[in-house]
Amino acid sequence: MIKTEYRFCAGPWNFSEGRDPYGPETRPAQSFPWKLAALKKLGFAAMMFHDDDAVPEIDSKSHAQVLKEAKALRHQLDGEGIVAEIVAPRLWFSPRTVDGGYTSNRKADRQYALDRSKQTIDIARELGTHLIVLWLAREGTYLRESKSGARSTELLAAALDAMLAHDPEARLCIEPKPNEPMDHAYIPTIGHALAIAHLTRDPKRIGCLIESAHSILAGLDPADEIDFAMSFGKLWSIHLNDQNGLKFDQDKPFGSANLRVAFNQVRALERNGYGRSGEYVAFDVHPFRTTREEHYLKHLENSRKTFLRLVEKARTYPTEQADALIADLNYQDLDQLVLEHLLGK
Ligand code: XUL
Ligand code: MN
Repeated sequence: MIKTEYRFCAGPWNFSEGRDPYGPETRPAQSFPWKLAALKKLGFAAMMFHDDDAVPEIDSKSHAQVLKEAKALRHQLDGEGIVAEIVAPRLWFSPRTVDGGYTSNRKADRQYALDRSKQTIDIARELGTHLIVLWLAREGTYLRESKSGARSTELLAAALDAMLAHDPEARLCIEPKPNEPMDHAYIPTIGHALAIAHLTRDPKRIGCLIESAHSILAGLDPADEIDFAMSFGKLWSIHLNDQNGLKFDQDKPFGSANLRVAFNQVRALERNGYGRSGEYVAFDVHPFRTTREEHYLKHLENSRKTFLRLVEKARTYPTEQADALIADLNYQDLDQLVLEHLLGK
């Protein structure tokens, strides 16, 4: 069996400062060069970006200025030997996206979302990637009667089509999440993401990004989402993290809440050959609020450590014993075999 050498990625937002809806920052902000150097120190190969991570205060800048700054960022990344994996339009922050971007009930706001998305594709090109991530944060409803699901599906497909037409090399990765900030999101699962691709001009250029916590929030097992997406050759990026039940999106270190669920995600990645076409393993994790400045990198370091330990567990899994138990439908002993394997000697 081919052993994939995994390559890792994180975003500047993963060095967050501890703010939550109930309290302010608990750690000082770090500069972008500090974050870049931190990734390098950790041995990560790539960085993921929102459009305004790449070009801060993006809305106050001309298109030419935005592209100039993106080019400068590319030089900075090249200087550190770090690659840009993806760029995602941040369509949930602006006063112009209070009701969503592509599905907003305001026409001018829908146009803003489209223009910003096309610009994101141009930024990605400058950074040397064609991969665009769409976390459709506010494409949903606060109130069921405020939008029509049929019309919203049409609007989302039209927005995807406009992005595909903008750059024939762009590939769009939909990152589903079922709720938060919305009550209900229109693209809550990988099934929805892959289905909507077929309403567009070029379904081949639409894939997906699975985030463990988002699948769990949808009441699904992320390992099944991985197997499903990879059966279609559609898993182009991943955000590994963890989530303790149906709460706010927790972005805990990988394996932190449920080691067995994490193990099964790693097994699914291994059996489908994730990473062999150049895909990165990204950790969309945040430090705990109590984390002090000197431990700023621990959540990333630990997520990678757990991931690699689980890769070893997947590669040393007692397959023959497991297969015999499966053939006998002896799931009682299969369950214990998995637990013993994870617990070790
Ligand atoms: C939000 C989330 C985002 C996306 C990128 O829950 O996961 O950070 O990964 O926009
Ligand atoms: Mn994510």
